[in-house]
Amino acid sequence: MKKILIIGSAGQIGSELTLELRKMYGGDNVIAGVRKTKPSEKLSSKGPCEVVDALDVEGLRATVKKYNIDAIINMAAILSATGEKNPMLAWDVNMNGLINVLEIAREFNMKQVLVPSSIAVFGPSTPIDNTPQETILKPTTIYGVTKVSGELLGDYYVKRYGLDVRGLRYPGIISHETLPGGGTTDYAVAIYYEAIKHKKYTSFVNEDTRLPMMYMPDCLKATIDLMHADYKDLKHHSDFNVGAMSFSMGELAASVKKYIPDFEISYAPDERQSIADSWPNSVDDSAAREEWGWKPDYDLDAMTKDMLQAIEEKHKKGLI
Ligand code: AKB
Repeated sequence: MKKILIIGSAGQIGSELTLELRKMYGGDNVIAGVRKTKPSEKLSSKGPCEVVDALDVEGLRATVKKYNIDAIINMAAILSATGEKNPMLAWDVNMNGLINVLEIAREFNMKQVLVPSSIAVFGPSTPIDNTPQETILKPTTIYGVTKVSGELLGDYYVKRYGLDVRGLRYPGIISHETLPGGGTTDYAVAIYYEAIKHKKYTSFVNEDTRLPMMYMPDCLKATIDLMHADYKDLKHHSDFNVGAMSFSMGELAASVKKYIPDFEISYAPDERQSIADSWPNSVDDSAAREEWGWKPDYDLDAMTKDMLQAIEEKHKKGLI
């Protein structure tokens, strides 16, 4: 890969992945694709930024030609909670956007396409603990439906056209650089901001809600390691389970309390509770470990320490 286009560069994962890949490939070789969001100074000062909407094929084609793109990472997606509010929008962005990207990749003979999937591919009938790689995929959210379809579509392009499509089933991703938007797992980020700002947080999922989660440095490592894995070692393509940690909301609150003893937690579950209840507690990621050497670095307390320090810094500078 020489020239990478990241669609959705202003998002939670896209913003940090763009900067990380620019360190490896050089600023000019990683093009930040943003749709409406004004790119941050960090993003626009270190390499090219273009307005790219995966639903606009002509615009996408023009950017691919302009920069001679040979790999696309498609981070643009409508997540679970927003998807339930607007299922047609979720279908449009997640499916029509994806097929446009895959078709452009085929047209330009790209070296690789990376398309994220999610634990949202699982549903209430999936085994809940240590969820296997190969298992029942019957999600009950539109986001999950598009992610299962996206995985199948990715694998179809691998088999039918020989296009190198790769993807991971991200758990909830926790970070302090860019806020997540419209997901169910957003509580695991919001708690840290509220702990620093107000020393209390009202959770929209109950105390016992347990989900697979991952800290951003591990998310970047997983994504980049999968991108760089040798194609011949891959038995799977678009659907790798990747685990890192699994904790309940109560355990997350207890971890925050270790560092901020007067932190208070309360619970007011809303419509996102049923989405969280349909997802697994933890995943079996042995395929990722065997096929491309996946191994996470962070556990809950190491992440909490890091998150609180970083958000405290922002707070002191008046940035939040
Ligand atoms: C969401 O909560 O919708 C996302 C996801 C798990 O894919 N963070």
